[in-house]
Amino acid sequence: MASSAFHRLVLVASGVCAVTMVTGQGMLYPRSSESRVVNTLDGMWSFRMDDSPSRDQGFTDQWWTKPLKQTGDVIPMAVPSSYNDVTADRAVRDFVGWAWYETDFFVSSDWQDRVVSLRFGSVHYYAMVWVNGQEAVRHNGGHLPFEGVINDMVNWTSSNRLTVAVNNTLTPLTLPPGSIEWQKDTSRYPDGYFVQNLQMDFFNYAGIHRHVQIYTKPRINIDDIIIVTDIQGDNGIVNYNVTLAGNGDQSVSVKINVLDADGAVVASSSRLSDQVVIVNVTLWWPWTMTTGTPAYMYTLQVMAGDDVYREPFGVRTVGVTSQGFLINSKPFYCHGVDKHEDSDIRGKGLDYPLIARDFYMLKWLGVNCFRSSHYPYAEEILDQADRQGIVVINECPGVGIRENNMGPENVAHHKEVMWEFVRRDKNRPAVVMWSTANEPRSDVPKAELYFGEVINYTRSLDPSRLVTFISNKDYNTDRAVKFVDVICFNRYYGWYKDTGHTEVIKLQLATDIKNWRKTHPTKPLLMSEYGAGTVAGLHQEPSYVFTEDYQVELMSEYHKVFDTYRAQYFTGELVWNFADFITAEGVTRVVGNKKGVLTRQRQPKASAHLLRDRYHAMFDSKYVPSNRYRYRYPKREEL
Ligand code: BDP
Repeated sequence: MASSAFHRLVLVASGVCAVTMVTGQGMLYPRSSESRVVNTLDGMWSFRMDDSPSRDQGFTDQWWTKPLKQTGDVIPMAVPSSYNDVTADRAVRDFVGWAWYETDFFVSSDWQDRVVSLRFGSVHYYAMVWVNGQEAVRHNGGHLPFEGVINDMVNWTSSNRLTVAVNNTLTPLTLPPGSIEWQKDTSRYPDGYFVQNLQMDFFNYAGIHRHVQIYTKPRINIDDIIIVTDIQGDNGIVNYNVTLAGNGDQSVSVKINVLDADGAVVASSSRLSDQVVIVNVTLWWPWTMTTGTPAYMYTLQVMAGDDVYREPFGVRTVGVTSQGFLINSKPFYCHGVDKHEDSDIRGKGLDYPLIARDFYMLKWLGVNCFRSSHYPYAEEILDQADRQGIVVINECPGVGIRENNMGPENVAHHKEVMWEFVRRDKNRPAVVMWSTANEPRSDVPKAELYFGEVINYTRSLDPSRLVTFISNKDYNTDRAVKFVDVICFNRYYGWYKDTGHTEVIKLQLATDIKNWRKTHPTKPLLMSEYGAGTVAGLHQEPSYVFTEDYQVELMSEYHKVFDTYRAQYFTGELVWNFADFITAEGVTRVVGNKKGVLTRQRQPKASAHLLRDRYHAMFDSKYVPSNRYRYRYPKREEL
């Protein structure tokens, strides 16, 4: 009984929803313009979980065909948010299976001659969407947008019912992968008992995580825009390609303008695909670089037929040498953090005050780069990275890939996800590198085939950026780093190994760096994770693991080694983590992972001051360090 129920759960999860992306379709962010209206459906929706034993009652009874409250009790649920921490009910927090959402909306009857689309910024993990009982769209994957055209389903003169079913089950075929474990021993577990096993160190928040928007565009419309920039002397070269939808063979009038930050036209064309030149260009630079104007953004204003769309972009180039990253042909040292989309109550739900606070604190820390560990972040977060000049290593949800997750179906899905990811973020100046995975089993033979394919595919999608994955394997066991542009490696010396012994960090890390270099002399190195669990407020002298003192001491030891190699081929450091975050329950996690330099409420621990002194001194020679902590950041000439 238990195993057939398992079969059904997974079938419902992966069978019904195993749909592929709609290829060739753009996914531009919904922006209002003279020709487009954008309405949000965010707010309080009705919600219920399908807690039937096999989780498929909603499908058997076709809950989408009637108002959700007629199927059973519903509760109010905030959209966007994760549903897990909104109530005080463990059954909601830890639910695995299909959760059902519903809301009502109107469309204006003026929209009948337009294309009306319903767009979801992200629903975790599988989503099925019905409008008035008719299926509008499905999506497989938890962190990227999807949309469907709903003209044929809506009532133009009365209210419309929108039903969304969300399944958070992680299987060996999802990204991130996971598995369902059934307990069959009925002397120890009730009949039908199962748990969701995770292969990642963060809570599997679920629900409608980002905006739900209805937007309109003309029948003949701008479907996609690709912008790739280059620099020639003082000029910016803008290569662009605009794809139209709905025009068939019909030719439409086209006007393209490049607008500067004040809205003045600085270049133009009347072709859908062209190269235009911005004379005396203002380049996009990360904010901490002393050269140039940080984060200068232009706009590509596209007018095609009756449609108008404005796509922001920056002019910059990305490169790599054996010594490190280049932005606009100048060396860029990445001093940053790894992050999570994580907060109390709303989970991974989009939240503007939180985004604003995070960027404020990134700048307070002197961060010039973050990694979107371990999945694509909200478009509204990346907008801030573009506009505030913080470089992003854009990571896909390939976290925790084991050998049994490296089959042909996994590769195919991984490539789909990379396609959707590149499609979404291809015009963002802040994004310099794609990370295809975090800590996979890159030491097994299968990894060579798997990552060869995924990394080369990603590079073929976007040759203008770098591609990597994050390794926690050794220089002599990793079989996939040979495909990357920058070797990114995670290490926990003095934490998971030699716990409490900060005195060995310097030697071990230096040996590690030298070994990587010896085996891969043409690839620069970036430390993509290091850190120590720290309960805010705990102090002890001499330091002890989990105290703030230990975190400061441990990080200081790493910094000494970074500074030795920084002037050479060591191109960046990311501390794990920007802030504390919640994980699955476990005896090594004290109400979540406490390796943040900030608390989950985004308040500094002692290590945040250490990092702030270090990072600010790196780009501002006039910065006066607080010197509250032992290790003084050396001046460049002392290196
Ligand atoms: C690394 C993982 C990260 C974990 C971290 C840790 O990449 O997701 O949270 O370790 O253990 O292995 O804190």
